[in-house]
Amino acid sequence: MKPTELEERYGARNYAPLDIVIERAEGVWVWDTSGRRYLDCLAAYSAVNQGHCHPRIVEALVKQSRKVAVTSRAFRNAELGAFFRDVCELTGFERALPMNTGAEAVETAIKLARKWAYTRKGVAPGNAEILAFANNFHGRTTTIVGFSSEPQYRDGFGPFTPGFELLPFGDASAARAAVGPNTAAVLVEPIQGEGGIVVPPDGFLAQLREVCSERNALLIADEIQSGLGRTGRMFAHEHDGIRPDVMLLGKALSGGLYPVSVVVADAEILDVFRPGDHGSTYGGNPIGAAVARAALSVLQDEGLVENSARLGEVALRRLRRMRSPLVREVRGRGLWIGIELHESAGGARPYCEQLAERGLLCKETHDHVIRFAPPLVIGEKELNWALDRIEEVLTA
Ligand code: IF1
Repeated sequence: MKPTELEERYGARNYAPLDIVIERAEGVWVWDTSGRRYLDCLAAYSAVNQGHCHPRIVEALVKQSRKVAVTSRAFRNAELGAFFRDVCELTGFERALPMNTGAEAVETAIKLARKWAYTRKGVAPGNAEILAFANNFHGRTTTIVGFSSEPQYRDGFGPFTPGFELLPFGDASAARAAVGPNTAAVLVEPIQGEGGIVVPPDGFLAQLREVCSERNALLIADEIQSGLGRTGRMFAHEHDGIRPDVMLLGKALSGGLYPVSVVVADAEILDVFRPGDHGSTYGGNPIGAAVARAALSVLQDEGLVENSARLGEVALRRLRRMRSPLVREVRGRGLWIGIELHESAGGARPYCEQLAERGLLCKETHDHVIRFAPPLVIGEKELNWALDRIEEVLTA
């Protein structure tokens, strides 16, 4: 049986992927089983900002896996301390808590915010509230989808965890009205990814920061997709010049070679966790630590943040100049761009399929938005080749 047939025969039906069977990948390119080459403009939802199979990160993975893999946190290991130091130095926070997936980092932050509210803010036990935003995406666990505004992510999965309230994204006055004595935290994506690359009004994050500081609530920035260079800054919250109380990283933290996520905050917050409060079998294992250190060093050594800023400007300018009756709006920051089509275009998926036929891999989000997010190692020549294809399809 061929790969597609095997997937259809044995796989759960929780995805409806484009029918492209990727067999090999390197840098910005992927090859399917027939040897056809595509330029990857999804970058595994920003997990491969460093490009596919970056040799330095692969080397770190192989080398460490020949020494020791998972030890559990019952004991210490020789790689974790250096990972903590590198992450804390890069992010400017005092403490790091390692997990594996983004959703686990989000769940960790929820537990952290609640325990901080009870032990530091004096919220009555069981009364902690966390504010999030409509159109959010923070992962797929039942607690997280419980505060999703996307019916499909919630339908059939209740009952949900109480203590969450949604606010309109970008509306600082609504946040000012909602943050109160029982508010443990405000959880925000600096730019909403799955929501369609929605950039909030300038100053929105700064106003959230102000409200949270005034009312003693934690500002939690979910930078799992927006972080690590994707928006042309190391972290997307830098565009508003603010510092969150807690920040979440994942995806490109390990350059696509191994699941690593992390929660960073200062000691006065993360130290509410006492030994035994929280954990994970694989969290903080030496392979993840070694791979993440290599991924972060590649990001910085190869100037990928600067490349994202420079080529993101080129792409945004060129896409905004494009004359296409299909396009309602082009938005984004750095190499993270959403091309929103008019409803009359009939959905973004057919255009993603046409782009695939021309050798460009993109993914639609929320029906009408084509997401453009190549690995940050992309060169100007490859970028222009990709933009030519998009122009061809959207102006045909
Ligand atoms: C899927 C979406 C993107 C995330 C943010 C936490 C997580 C994600 C801002 C959870 C994960 C992934 C999940 C993946 C596809 C992708 C996705 F379409 F689902 F929404 F990127 F937009 N915070 N996003 O974007 O991290 O547990 O997955 O490691 O579920 O199909 P995770």
